[in-house]
Amino acid sequence: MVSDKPLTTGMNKLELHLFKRSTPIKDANVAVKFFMPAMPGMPYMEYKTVAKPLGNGVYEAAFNASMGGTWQVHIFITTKEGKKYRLKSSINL
Ligand SMILES: [Cu+2]
Repeated sequence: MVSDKPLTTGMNKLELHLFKRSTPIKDANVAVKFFMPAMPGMPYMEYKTVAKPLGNGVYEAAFNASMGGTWQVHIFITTKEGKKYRLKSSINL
């Protein structure tokens, strides 16, 4: 997961570089869910998007962050062969 600019509240663009055993995962459907669990005085927050393929296993995901802090990231990949993978990560902003 790569960003040209520091992550901030508001709109961000993240590049996802997806590989399996160093082979790029091309032409996949890539859905991304950013979420923050509920905290005292703050409800659960979520932002869902479908990443845009840029070619060669690279996908671009927009992320509109409603607040700073730690966001969990789940990436749902469906390959063109129909295989499904789920990756988990997190980001700080
Ligand atoms: Cu929060």
